[in-house]
Amino acid sequence: MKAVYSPLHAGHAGGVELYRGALVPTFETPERAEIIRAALMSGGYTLVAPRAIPESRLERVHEAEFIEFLRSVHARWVAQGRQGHVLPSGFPARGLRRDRRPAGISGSLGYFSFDVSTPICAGTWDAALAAARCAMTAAALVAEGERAAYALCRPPGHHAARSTFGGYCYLNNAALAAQYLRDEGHRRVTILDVDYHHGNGTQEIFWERDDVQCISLHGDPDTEYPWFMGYADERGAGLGEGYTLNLPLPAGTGWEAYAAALDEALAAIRRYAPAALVVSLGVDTFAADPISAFKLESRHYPLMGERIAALDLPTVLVQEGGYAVAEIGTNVTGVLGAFAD
Ligand code: Q9C
Ligand code: ZN
Repeated sequence: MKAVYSPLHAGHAGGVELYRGALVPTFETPERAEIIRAALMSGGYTLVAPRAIPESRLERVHEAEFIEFLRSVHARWVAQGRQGHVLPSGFPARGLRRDRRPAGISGSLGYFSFDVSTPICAGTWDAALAAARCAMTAAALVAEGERAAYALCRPPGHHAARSTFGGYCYLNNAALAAQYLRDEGHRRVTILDVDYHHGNGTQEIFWERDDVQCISLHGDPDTEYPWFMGYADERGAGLGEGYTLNLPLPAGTGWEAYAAALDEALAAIRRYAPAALVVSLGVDTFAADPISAFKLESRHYPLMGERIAALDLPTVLVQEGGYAVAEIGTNVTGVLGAFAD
């Protein structure tokens, strides 16, 4: 099985996030991708570079103005002589105007983002673009006939919406992969999101569409990030009504309850009968994850992979979260093993 990887991820580094009242180094680190890469190499996967897919393809999912902002904001920040990290500090919450984008940099940052865990560093744009290309390249490989392909995306993507970044995510890699498959002629595509956190960006992007089914298993947003989306009553709207399925699960969820919810998700996928599958593969469901509260063990990831692989669909697996760095390679390749040639 081919795994798509770019070294450009490493330029997205050194940022801080506001976590429980303190500015701390981000949990989302370059080391994560390098440990996964090492596990892929020793597991016999074929590492390939992303193709130079035109940047215009990003506009199939994201607003042009948002893309341009992400591309240029770090340089703008530096040109203004600002010190420190590029992070937003205020947002257009209820009661404030959200119909216009402030011209200045701080107002624009708040307008285009939704949290204080997603810093923009000197290399963030190049890394995010490379990650998007990894995902679309994996989609291209599957469109060309591979049974499955893995995109080692860093930064991750599923929290990024059409015009909003957050949750360590800038461009929605999984959404770009799904849209790529649609554009290559796959009539219906499902995105199955098994990251610990709800894939709010993916949900927003496809909310009113019936050609991409979005299913997410995640920690209950009543207590877990991203807090303001991911509840079971969110089912899509308009044409998309019934094509979004959220399965929030309580803190402490172990394999037995997780597998039951996964089976419910898989049954919904079988009913939809898509032509291809995109998996938003976060392994922050792992018991030792430092920011999450599920209780999956390393031995459960191959079981997860087997169940998903049993759908027997052309599958693009896209890396999302997972912050227990020591075990991240084992857990990711645990899932991928079920798809290996
Ligand atoms: N108390 C991904 O896994 N901070 N993003 C949460 C929780 C942000 C996670 C703080 C977590 C984002 C791709
Ligand atoms: Zn996550």
